[in-house]
Amino acid sequence: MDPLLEKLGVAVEFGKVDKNSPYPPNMKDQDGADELTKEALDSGIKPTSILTESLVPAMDRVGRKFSENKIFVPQMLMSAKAMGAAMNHLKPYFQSGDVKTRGTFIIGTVKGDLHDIGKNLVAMMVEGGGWTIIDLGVDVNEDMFNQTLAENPGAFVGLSALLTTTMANMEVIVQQIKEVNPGTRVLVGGAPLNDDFRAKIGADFYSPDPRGAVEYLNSCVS
Ligand code: B12
Repeated sequence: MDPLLEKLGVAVEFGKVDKNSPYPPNMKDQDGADELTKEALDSGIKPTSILTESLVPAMDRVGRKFSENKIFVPQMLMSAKAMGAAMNHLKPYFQSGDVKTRGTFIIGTVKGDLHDIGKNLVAMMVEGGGWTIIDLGVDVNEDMFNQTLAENPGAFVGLSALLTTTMANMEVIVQQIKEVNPGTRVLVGGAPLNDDFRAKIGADFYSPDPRGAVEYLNSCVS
């Protein structure tokens, strides 16, 4: 792997946001995710390579260490911050694209769930695919989705959940959306989900990654 991508992965794994960040103390004065991402882009490395070869595997390592009780919530939060600093540089590449005319995509992380890194990535990529995005943020309940749908008839909806506990909330939200706004297509995603779960809760599409979502959405309107 490119040594720069390796270094960036380490910065995200250990929560080094930028050069000025005092955390972690043993990486004092070293470049963080902010500088390293910029450097990687300047050196011609593709944004998708930065994401899939460096950032996403780093977050996977963070999750593994958390499961094994080797790190705790504050460390996980610093890693998320570092990932956010990296994503700020990638955003313009993923968001650029055609004029936004294909349709409207309402996205949110379901109620009870505060994880937004994956949801933000999906929003960026779908926007880059030519869609108007309404990002409702995290901890979003069925009423917020339905109200936004009422204001944007015909919009598609994306739900994200990262916790096994909030997957249950996803089921309620899908049911309510289908009841109040029949015909709405609902896409679901998040690390603990799979297509069996999607079928069980009556959602229309599941994808483990943003690309699948973009392809599905585009296929619905072409
Ligand atoms: C970072 C992180 C946090 C950060 C979140 C910061 C933020 N701004 O998002 C903080 C520290 C806040 C956090 C808190 C908690 N977390 Co946490 N967290 C993680 C971690 C390490 C990474 C998640 C992540 O960002 N991954 C990277 C992104 C890019 O991947 P992704 O989200 O899966 O998204 C991709 C796909 O799933 C898909 N996708 C996602 N959404 C959607 C939607 C649609 C429509 C589509 C099509 C696709 C799609 O596309 C994305 C890009 O490829 C995971 C471990 C892991 N490996 O998942 C644990 C993890 C999810 N957390 C966990 C836990 C337990 C918690 C806490 C309960 C901890 C605690 N004791 O407080 C709290 C819960 C807070 C809450 N109410 O939500 C557990 C969940 C276990 C479970 N089975 O339920 C995990 C799995 C860690 C572990 N191994 O135990 N966490």
